Amino acid sequence: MNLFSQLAAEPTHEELYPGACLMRGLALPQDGEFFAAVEEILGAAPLRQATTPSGLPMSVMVSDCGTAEAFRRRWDAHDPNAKQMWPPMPRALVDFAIRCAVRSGFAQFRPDTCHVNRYQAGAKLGLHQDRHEYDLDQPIVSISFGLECIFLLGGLERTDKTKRILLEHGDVIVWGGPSRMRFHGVQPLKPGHHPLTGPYRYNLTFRKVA
Ligand code: MD6
Ligand code: FE
Repeated sequence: MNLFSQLAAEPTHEELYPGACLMRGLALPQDGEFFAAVEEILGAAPLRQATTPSGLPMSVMVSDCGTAEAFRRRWDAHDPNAKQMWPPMPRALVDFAIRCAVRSGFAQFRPDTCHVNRYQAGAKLGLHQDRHEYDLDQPIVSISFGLECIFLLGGLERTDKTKRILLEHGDVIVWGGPSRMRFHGVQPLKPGHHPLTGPYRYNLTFRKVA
């Protein structure tokens, strides 16, 4: 059995820190179905260039889906550029994200949004905290497709030491509880080609925003 079929048969369950759980290969058995759902999201809400909170362009392309409440909370209702509503979250993906949370000890997870990041060679994400959600008792479920990356997971201060974690196609990270506010980021992506996603890495983060 090669590593791929081993993971598909038996995903891992690794505690990175209390409240932060890596499940390698958990999405592999349904990767085709799930990636088709990602393309459905992008068909309805085309990728746009991400910007920093101060308006500077970032190297990742992003899209979103989820509830109207979350949309209104995320975007200023008076912003003329934010008129278009998000498409709904694909059912297969939400159900999977909830199962991922349950496996990680967060049985109460009720996501209302899914944020999509698309990385190409060289794209990266600087160290940050996810702090814009209303209820920080809810965890975040993160699912990776396509090219691998090195994910950095640090502490509660930006300058804390980080763990370097290889995230590959089909890997899932769930974090919450005492790990909810850990700084994290993604190192510049190495070029490559993936049979399902081509020259890209996609990351989905499911959250409860509203
Ligand atoms: C990424 N992810 O993996 C970026 N945030 O592309 C995140 O920023 C992230 O993966 C919170 C929890 C899990 C994540
Ligand atoms: Fe994040």
